[in-house]
Amino acid sequence: MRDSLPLSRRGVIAGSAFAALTSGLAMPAWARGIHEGTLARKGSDVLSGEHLTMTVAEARFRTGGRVGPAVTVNGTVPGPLLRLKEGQDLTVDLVNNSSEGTSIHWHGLLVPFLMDGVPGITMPAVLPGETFRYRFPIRQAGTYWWHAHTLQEPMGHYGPIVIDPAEPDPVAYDREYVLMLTDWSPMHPHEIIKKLKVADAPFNFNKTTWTDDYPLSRKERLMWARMRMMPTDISDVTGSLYSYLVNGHGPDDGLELGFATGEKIRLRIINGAAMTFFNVRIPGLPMTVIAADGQNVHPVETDEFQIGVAETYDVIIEPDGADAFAFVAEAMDRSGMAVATLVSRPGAKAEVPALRETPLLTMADMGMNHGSGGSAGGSMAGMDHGPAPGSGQGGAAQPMTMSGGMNMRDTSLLPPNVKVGPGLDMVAMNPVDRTDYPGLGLDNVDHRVLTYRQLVAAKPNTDARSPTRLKEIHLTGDMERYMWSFDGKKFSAVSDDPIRFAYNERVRVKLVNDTMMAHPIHLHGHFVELVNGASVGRQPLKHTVVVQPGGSATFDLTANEPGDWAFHCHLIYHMHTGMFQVVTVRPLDGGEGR
Ligand SMILES: [Cu+2]
Repeated sequence: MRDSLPLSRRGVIAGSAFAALTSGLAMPAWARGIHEGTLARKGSDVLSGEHLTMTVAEARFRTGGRVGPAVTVNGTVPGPLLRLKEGQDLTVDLVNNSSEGTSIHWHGLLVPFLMDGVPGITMPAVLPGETFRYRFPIRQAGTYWWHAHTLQEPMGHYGPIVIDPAEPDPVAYDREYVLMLTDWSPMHPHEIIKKLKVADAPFNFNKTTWTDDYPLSRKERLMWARMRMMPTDISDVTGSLYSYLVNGHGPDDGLELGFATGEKIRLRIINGAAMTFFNVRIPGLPMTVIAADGQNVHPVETDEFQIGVAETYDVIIEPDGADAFAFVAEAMDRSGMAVATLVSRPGAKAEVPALRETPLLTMADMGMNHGSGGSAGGSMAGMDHGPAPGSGQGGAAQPMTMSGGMNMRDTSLLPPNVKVGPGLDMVAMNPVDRTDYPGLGLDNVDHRVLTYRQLVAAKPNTDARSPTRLKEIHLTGDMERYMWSFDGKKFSAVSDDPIRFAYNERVRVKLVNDTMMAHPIHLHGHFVELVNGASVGRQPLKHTVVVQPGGSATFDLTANEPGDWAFHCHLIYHMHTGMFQVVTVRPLDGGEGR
């Protein structure tokens, strides 16, 4: 192994919380692993230095009128903000005072794979009462985050990471804020999964009915009904269950962020949600995007952007001309929002815009995009919909064929390695590159919106070689059965054949989305270069790539981090129900060849 750090497990009992636990002395309530009663504190404390202790415990969380079970790290939701320095070494003792196995994954960090924190792939889960010691060098700078790679994540087991660069920061600013956006539900994740599996869109209360006032013609309604789908079926879990949080604070908490007029402020925005994409805007203020997924990009001024689950964006703002501005993170399906207020004096109020109308899925989201990518969605009114053969019973397993030669499940379009069976309810007919699409509902707003096409790496990339092979991977699913997969194969740790890359191989990976949902695809341990029209040396580096519905996205990868790496959809219930695979980079010693 190139970075050979000892994998210490048990026996390493240096953490102060563990010492307190064994001695039975007074200790904070959160360290005692109490399941009920202890209310999680909102917001992160800051941890810095070379040796940190992070203690996982169970608690309750309350926001708005909702209260329910939560998981805290060091007593808070989100857990601590790790403020680190590029070039330092880091040791973290993870103490598990909760009643379930746990882990920490360092999202976006380049670490030796045994330090990557994925139970079942790179380490066993850290059991209740155990301590696990992570040790690795910090090889990069930027905005990242950490989270459990278990179902504790959506309950609050996450927090931000900010790494200050070794060299002077190329971006000047007077003040900064870390804004971690999350979705919290009073319902336990196990319960949510059960409901998703047995009911059809249980959390969509925007279901279309014949009497609603969505702008759909009778023909369009018939077509959606025949496909047993809804054009409002945007998010699996919505504001009917979720409270949307900024740094643990719900919209009613009145979170204030101070500014002085004339200041340049850096916002480090992290989407740490389980299932929610957010539309981020500050009405009245432009934002200049300076980093994506922790990596600097050429500055792009915009008015709004959609941030996929697990992505980060850093922006610069210069508040001026008012006492207060609303920072708005609206859930993509418009079922709720997270809000904070930028204030020049305590208590200053900014008008919070109303939730906009729920956007509707279009033909482009079904992969029927005959033009360029982007906003070529349009209406279905012009199509001739005859009786559909699949409209009897069986639904999802039947081909969803419409007259006029439109087949929603034409499996002849798939490469042979994609498994055809239940679990695959749609095949994108014409999956064009959609990196010019700003995200659902943002293609027809009357201000500027960021797209992937605008991202250009600030620094030239190090590997200018052309890829020597193309690997195509299909994102597949069955909405109704709630099965998600790569290439039609649901992940199972026992039988699966990993995706294999040779050490230092330069490969181009094309992700084709055969579903009607956007999937944020995350590769551990590496940055990928998004193929977005930028010159090869300037393709933006990403750790998470959103693949728009019915479309494709492509990245170039230099597989130069040996090990076994998780590769998955970052919507937690998609990952949990099968959209997951292992990427293995061999040989482990980093020698050339296979
Ligand atoms: Cu997904």
